[in-house]
Amino acid sequence: MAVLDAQCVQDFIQCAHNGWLQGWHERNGGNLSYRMKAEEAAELQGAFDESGEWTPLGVTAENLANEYFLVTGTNRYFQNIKQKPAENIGICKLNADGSAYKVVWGLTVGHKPTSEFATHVMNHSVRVKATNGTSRVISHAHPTDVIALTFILENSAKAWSQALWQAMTECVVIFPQGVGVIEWMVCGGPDIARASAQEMEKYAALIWAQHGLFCAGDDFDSTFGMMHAIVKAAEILIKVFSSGKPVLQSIEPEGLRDIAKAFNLPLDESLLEDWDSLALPLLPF
Ligand code: 2HA
Ligand code: ZN
Repeated sequence: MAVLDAQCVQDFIQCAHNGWLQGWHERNGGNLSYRMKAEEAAELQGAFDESGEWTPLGVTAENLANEYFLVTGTNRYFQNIKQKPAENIGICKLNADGSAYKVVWGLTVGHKPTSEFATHVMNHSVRVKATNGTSRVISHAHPTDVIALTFILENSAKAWSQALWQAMTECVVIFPQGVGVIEWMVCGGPDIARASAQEMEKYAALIWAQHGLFCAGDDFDSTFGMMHAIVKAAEILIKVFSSGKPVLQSIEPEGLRDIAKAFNLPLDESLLEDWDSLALPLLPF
């Protein structure tokens, strides 16, 4: 089978294009990866060239040894993926101890996966453990309102989870375990990969201060959907904060607990401690 005819490759391309249409991927911003199922990789084996060299990742993910990943290319633009997929995306295989990769298909321009590949691999590694193997997609984007919020919310999982949950009812349904945050760091290397993975052991969504957002999920729809919901909630908060009006009411902890009960959600109660209500009157300054 030709790589571009595979359903998972078609879905990957569509997911990337949908992110572009949302305005999340200026220039070469953002990256996407998909941990292929064994049968998906097996079906495409005849199209792979495994003669290339191994490139060290700078991190090790033993539990992903020998796995294949669909991934966007370094310095490539999401806007071009749909039209020229083989130039802009590729398939990389990890080596037998999960410490290095080789490109086996695609990335015909640049020949390298995203500069955040170490973070993607580390995040896959911890999400595979957190979900008993069901997690397959990691998406990274630069949504404007999420980045804007990182200037005015504290860099803590509590502050972010509380703010997003209060912004719209669906948020606690979509991410009842909350979202993690890391402070600003240099991107594109093993340090931010390790810091990210430490948070993504607990959270399927992670904010990078003054940079963007990572989301993990079992498939493209749920991963994209979680990102979409976080971006929308961030937009609501920015609009509310920008209105200059005191907030009269928002969703309170009891409301979040009631939703969790009604929908049988694994709400992280610890994130409701030290509740910071958006409905506090704005202080004059
Ligand atoms: O690929 O988003 O974080 C460009 C980036 C780096
Ligand atoms: Zn980025």
